Amino acid sequence: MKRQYLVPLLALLVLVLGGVFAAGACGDDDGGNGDGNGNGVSSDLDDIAAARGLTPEDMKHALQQFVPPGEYDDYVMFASGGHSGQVFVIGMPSMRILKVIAAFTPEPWQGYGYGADWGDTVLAGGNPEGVELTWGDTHHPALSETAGDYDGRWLYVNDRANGRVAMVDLQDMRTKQVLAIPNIQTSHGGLFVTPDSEYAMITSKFPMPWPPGTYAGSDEYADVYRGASAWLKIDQTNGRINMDESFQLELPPYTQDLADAGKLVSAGWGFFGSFNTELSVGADFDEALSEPIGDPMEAGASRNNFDYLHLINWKAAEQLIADGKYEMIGGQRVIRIETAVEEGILYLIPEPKSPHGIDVSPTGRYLVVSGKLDPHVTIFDFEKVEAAIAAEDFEGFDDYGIPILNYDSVLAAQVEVGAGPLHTQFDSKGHGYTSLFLESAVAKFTLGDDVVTGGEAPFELVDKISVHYNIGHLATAEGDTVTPDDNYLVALNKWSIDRFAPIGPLHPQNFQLIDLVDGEGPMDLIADMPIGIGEPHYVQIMKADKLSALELYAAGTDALTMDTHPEAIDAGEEKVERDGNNVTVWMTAVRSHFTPDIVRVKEGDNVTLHITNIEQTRDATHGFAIAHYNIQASLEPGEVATFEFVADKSGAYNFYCTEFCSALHLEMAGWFLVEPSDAVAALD
Ligand code: CUK
Ligand code: CUA
Repeated sequence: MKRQYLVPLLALLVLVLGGVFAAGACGDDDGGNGDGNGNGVSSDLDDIAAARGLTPEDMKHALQQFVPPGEYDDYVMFASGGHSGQVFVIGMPSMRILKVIAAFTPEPWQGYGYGADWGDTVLAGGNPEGVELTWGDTHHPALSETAGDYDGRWLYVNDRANGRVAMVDLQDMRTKQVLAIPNIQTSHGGLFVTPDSEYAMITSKFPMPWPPGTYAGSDEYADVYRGASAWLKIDQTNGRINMDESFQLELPPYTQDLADAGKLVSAGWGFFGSFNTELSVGADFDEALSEPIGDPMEAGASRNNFDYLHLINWKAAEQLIADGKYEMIGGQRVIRIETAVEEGILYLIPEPKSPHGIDVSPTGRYLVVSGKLDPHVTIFDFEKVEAAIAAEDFEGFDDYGIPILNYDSVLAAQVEVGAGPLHTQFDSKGHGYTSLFLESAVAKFTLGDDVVTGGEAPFELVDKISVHYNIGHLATAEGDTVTPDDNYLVALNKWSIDRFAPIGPLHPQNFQLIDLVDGEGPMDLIADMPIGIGEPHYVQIMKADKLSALELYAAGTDALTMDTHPEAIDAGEEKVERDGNNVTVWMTAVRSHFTPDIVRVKEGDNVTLHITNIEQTRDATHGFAIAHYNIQASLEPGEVATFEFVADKSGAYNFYCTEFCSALHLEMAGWFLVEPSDAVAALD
């Protein structure tokens, strides 16, 4: 039976591979059957399939995912790394990991956080006063946009564990800025970037006592705890966040959740969901009775049938800031709730039931929210929202005085999609795709008939596919732009249970690549990709040809500023200067030596090393590490790095190049000689 299906498929493979052979890509074929005889290839493939027990379906999927050696992927995916604190760069459809970008966590391969000035400076920027954080929990990466399309310039990502943001320069895929955002202790909503990259927005997750830095017990939760929505101004010249031009809005102490930016018809607005409008703080523990008193958090926070979608008019907020209608709180310009209400820039919409995702459709018209405990997606119509605001069509006000838009007036539709809906993505044909956590599936439904093509009825479930297992986010290619593609969807599954060889109790998360068949056919699961390096939450997927990454740095570059490093030197300019117990060394690195090879200092000296990698050849990276000094840099071609440290351990320490750069790489080493201080004393 199988054979019947196999034959036409193999004919197709022969055609495809025949083309490859004809193009001369197989000149050295030594397989014994590549003699131009198509039948030989056919029987080869047939044999391979039989030997490996592959079905025609398997073979089709393998071909769909296959990117030949030396060829590039069509897309690059930027995945948050969860509690690894990093960002993963993955080629799609091959699902090959191209890089882990160090963001919140020190990373030795990139020499990030091991003594070199770039990483140490960047990481230090993310330390709130008096705290040294050495990890983060990256959740939501957001690519910079121009006119609502990813533009390949920068990437931003939030740290769920702390109120922090990292900014990555896509020229060299290195993190250039980590910032602790005042008034936000933990962050979740967002991170999103507005359609012309004016702002990166994050909201707090759990509220904190205000003013920041004060203590308040849980009995003061409703009165004293507050959340914040931070609008972080992006410098258009270099992607950096400028805190002086940023602003915030004070929020009620709900637990603000996922967020998305308005676009096209809803441009100028931002949206984020919330849960725990009950203001539950969890159960206290009675120490005498050894038992909890009251509802645990998850029960207390799930009593209400509706929580609130928040709507913020950030364009109008900008004007309020310009008009001085703010207070300085935690060093930031903050619009208080009262002002936001008075000025009509903050509204709520009831959303059912323990909501999580909010996703704005490509035209900006539909706001799709999902309640984890409700089997529907609930779709609001932004045109109706505008009308309701204009007509002051409110069903009431929350306890903080914020108007609540009339639910029925702004509702477009509800679509029953299945159990545990979380997040939604879109294609260009009027479809939404929603992840179903409890059901381990992706549901596909139609939006309104203004955007549905292909004659489908509006607001209907049209397809569903199982994934493995417990999907969180999902992403379509170019999925958060105004022009999403219709070919691929990636399911970001939390569990993988039985999919991979057993490696112990901690299983990898699992990405699954799904073919959307031009947004028309039934969805088809192509491939699995285990992620054994942290738990990604969200990804954005960009066309690879939008990248314009550097091949190497211009000679003497400071990776932080991208300008010439003030201490850059050429070959022949190496020198050592001593001033009291300050020793400064200007060193070069080139295949296959450091100059100088020997650095002599005395115990207790303040040492400054400036190392220039004078290579101008692609991929000619040298590392620099000193034994026992916890120093490690990645000196990429053209790059200069500076180390400043105290030679506090006497001894003869080897330093060496950590990248296998040449035939004499192992010889690319030297000595860091730290004379003991008693020897110094004896000499004096
Ligand atoms: S959250 Cu992780 S599955 Cu942080 Cu975007 Cu929904
Ligand atoms: Cu330079 Cu190895």
